[in-house]
Amino acid sequence: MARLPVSAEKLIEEFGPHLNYPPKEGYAGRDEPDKEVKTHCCFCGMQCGMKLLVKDNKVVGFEPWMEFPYNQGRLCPKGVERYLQNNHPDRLIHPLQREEGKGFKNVSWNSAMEKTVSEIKRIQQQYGNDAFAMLSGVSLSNEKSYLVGKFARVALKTANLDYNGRLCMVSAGAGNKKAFGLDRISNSFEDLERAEVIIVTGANVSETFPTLTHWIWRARDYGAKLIVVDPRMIPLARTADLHLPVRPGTDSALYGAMLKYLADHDMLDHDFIDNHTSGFQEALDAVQGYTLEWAEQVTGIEKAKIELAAQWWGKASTSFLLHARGIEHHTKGVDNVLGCINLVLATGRIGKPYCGYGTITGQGNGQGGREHGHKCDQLPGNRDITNPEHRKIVSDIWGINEKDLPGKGLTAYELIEAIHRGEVKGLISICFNPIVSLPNNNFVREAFEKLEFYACIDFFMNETSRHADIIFPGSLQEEEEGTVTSAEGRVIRVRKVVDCPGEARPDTSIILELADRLGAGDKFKFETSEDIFNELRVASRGSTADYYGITYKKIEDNMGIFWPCPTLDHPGTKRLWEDKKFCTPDQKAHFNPVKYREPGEVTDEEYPVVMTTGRVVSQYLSGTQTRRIGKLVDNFPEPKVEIHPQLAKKYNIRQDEIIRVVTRRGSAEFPANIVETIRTDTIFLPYHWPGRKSANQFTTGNLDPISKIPEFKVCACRVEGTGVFAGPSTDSKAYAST
Ligand SMILES: Nc1nc2c(c(=O)[nH]1)N[C@H]1C(S)=C(S)[C@@H](COP(=O)(O)OP(=O)(O)OC[C@H]3O[C@@H](n4cnc5c(=O)[nH]c(N)nc54)[C@H](O)[C@@H]3O)O[C@H]1N2
Ligand SMILES: Nc1nc2c(c(=O)[nH]1)N[C@H]1C(S)=C(S)[C@@H](COP(=O)(O)OP(=O)(O)OC[C@H]3O[C@@H](n4cnc5c(=O)[nH]c(N)nc54)[C@H](O)[C@@H]3O)O[C@H]1N2
Ligand code: SF4
Ligand SMILES: [Mo]
Repeated sequence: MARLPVSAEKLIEEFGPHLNYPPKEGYAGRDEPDKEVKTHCCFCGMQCGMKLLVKDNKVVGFEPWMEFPYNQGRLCPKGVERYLQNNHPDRLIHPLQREEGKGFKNVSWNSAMEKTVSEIKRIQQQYGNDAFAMLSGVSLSNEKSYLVGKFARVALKTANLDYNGRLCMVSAGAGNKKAFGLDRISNSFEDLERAEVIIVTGANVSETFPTLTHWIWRARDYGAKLIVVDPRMIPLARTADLHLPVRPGTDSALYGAMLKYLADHDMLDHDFIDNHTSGFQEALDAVQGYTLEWAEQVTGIEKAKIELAAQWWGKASTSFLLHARGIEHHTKGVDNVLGCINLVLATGRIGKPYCGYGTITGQGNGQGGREHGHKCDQLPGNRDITNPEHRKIVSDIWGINEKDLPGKGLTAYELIEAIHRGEVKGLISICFNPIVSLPNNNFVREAFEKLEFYACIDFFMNETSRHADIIFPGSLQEEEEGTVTSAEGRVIRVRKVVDCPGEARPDTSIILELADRLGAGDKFKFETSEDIFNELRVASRGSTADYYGITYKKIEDNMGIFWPCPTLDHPGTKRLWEDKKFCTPDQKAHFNPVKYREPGEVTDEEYPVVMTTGRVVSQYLSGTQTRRIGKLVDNFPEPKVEIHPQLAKKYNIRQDEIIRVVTRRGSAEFPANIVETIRTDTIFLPYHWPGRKSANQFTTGNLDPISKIPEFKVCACRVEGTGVFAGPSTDSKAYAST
């Protein structure tokens, strides 16, 4: 038997009984499935290939899909458990209607639809079209993302549509568009392999994109130097050559000082800067005075380490810079992204083999979902809803008059503020759990209590849908055909593997019926997901996210196609800008000046500690899905506060003691986990839990002025011991469902 890649062997050791690899004849120890279908994980942006096993129209297990080029059979702890959702006892299998004071009752599809449509009409007649809003999410396929964008504008006729990528990808998107005119990672992850220096900043890769670790390890095998920037010594940092433990909220000072160092020591690619970029001098002027000493003071990183990082980066001949939410979830998220891009452009290492830059896309379809028009300012093909030319193109394809196409709406958190002020009265949401995932969630809950009508499409009940008047039972990824676009920009096929259980229905059919009942049926004549994809292809044609040349068949024949792919005979684009023609109007890559600013909330005497928030490996986002999967719950049953021994000592806190975290927005109690891997002035709280366990009861509503992303990564707090110790409350059963 051929030797398996090391991490596959590891996986088998760990998950042997599930993996059943190499397959035993007749699937020993398990009922023989009726079929196995090659598809993808439903969770993060890596979109690992896997095979789902089906028996009697139910998903009963999985097998690795060894040939899929990105993950080559590897899966992470969430991936190996995702198959447990389709059959889950908590699945919503009937439409539900809430009766005040009595909870939810089952209702017929007809009555749920009638109620929803009559409320939409009532609210829009009484308060105007924009008083009814929609929120969407990018776990949805490309087809559903496109459909939601069209539904909101053409059937609901509202400007107020936004999506959960607003909490995720928008700082990177705005930065990428400013610098390159296009919003995608520059190269596929294969190009990591021969990068001499890799910077990973604000990305806890081993926990959040576990299968990507493989490509970084491959680079390490070839001798790459790895630099990790993170306030915590995350698992990846433990194997890195250099760890820069940045004080949360100060990254732009670090990148500014590195840029100045590169210029002062002439580690620049002058030819590239002169011929293929603009704005270098302005960017350099902005960082005058950003000495290593100054940067050490602001970021808390020793200057010798900053210097070493700048030297390694400056001298490398190939490199890759990757970042994720750690630098993007800030009131200067866009600045941080631009600061990173300036380092890439200064050294000219882009558009070449093994030279790449990019954000690591978070959600399953975080890439495709941010291109197809369910952002408040966007039309399909990443077009601009305020641009008359773009509006005309899309209106023509949708068969509507351009003047009937709504304009720019409110962003997700601004929408909640508008609901709170009583300006927006009705809402429909799909694939979003704002009461857990938006910041300052007590305020968010108040807003939901004020809505006159709220409908929700989901396959599980979540904390937000508890406030819904109508819940439509929707579909899992494996219950509809479609495509998604992975973090690499690879458009791939997700397959319908089983039918929805009970009375649940595919998300698409729910939206199509609503469109029909709202009188827009003639604009939504789609029979299949492929029909929707074909309209999306046309709508994106000639745009900066061009899918025109991609077809279902082409994707299947090639195990994915990288966009842009402008014509049917085009092979797709794995590596962008090899011709050095960037997608900006002047075809140059743009430097942008970045001046350091403080975070929206800073520490003071009363709140002297920085709190930052994020993820753990076994839980996913607001936890609606993973808090229902026993093994994942056992792995991390409840949030614990990571705190450094020095800080713990200062407040007389001991391991597993319940500590009180106090912020300007309230306080709550959590067990302490004393670890040496975090800065001494910072605590970390994972955010996958609701209510009194939520991180977002503390976070602020401060937004980046450009991207409007909330500052999830910084708020000020203090911690207090209680003398009580964590006991049996960690029993996983208590968290088995929301
Ligand atoms: N297990 C798991 N995997 C996931 C997800 C999940 O919920 N669970 N979600 C998916 C999604 S949607 C996303 S967006 C991604 C997110 O993936 P990541 O961005 O990797 O995840 P986070 O934990 O939010 O933040 C990453 C790191 O940022 C660090 N950090 C905090 N503040 C700062 C700062 O000011 N500067 C720097 N440089 N670093 C900072 C934190 O210590 C943390 O280690 O993960 C995806 N994958
Ligand atoms: N404090 C703090 N807060 C954060 C973050 C942080 O780092 N710290 N990270 C932010 C980030 S990066 C993100 S992406 C957001 C995510 O925040 P959310 O988008 O609110 O999180 P999800 O858990 O994905 O919630 C989505 C809901 O969609 C449902 N769903 C999933 N797939 C489908 C589907 O195919 N169809 C239908 N109908 N429903 C579906 C799930 O059951 C779930 O109820 O959280 C943000 N909030
Ligand atoms: S790395 Fe992401 S896509 Fe791959 S198995 Fe894990 S959660 Fe799923
Ligand atoms: Mo995200």
